[in-house]
Amino acid sequence: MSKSTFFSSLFFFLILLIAGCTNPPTDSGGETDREESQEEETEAAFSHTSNNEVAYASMINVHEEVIGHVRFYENENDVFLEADFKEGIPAGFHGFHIHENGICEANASEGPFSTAGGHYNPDETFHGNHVGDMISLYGTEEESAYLFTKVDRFTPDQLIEEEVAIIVHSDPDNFANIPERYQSEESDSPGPDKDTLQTGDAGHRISCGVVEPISQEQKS
Ligand SMILES: [Cu+2]
Repeated sequence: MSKSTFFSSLFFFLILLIAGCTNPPTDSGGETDREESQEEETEAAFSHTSNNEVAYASMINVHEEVIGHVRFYENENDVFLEADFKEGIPAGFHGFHIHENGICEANASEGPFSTAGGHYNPDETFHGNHVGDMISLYGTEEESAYLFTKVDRFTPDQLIEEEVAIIVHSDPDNFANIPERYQSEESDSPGPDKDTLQTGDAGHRISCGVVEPISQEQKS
């Protein structure tokens, strides 16, 4: 081997060596690791949807047709609520609460689902702070609604024990957020009046469902 051939071979060898060191370790292996850890994260985030369903409510409309479900999931630290309506929720926001009686009578004399009573309110406080007050339900243009949210004012066991119902209202909930610059005709002082402090002015009741425990058969 001539000197120049030797040096050019050495040079070529060094280039290969440097390329080997600077390339990320086996491209495909790195991708797989990343995909696997992403999968694990996704599984962890949604594990409550497959494993820990503890309570549910079948939601009926005023014609007593089932239009959706509300499900409660629990893990060591958190409680989650999932509401899934395939139909029957008009476009826009709707008051969405837990009411004190687990009785959903569509033909009740005082109006559909009036049998469910007032908001679930064991602390006897005002609307916005009721234990049964929840994030609003949003109806899409096609009148479906989907909601997944974390809750911490109640536990599913508590709801089962208290025999309560979930109600969807016709109108948006104002959470009694009425600034002092408004004066109600029904009240002597500015801000929210008695009705608003009890209901959030969310209108009549369009859907109702009793909270029930998930049985072992339903789990498996
Ligand atoms: Cu309500």
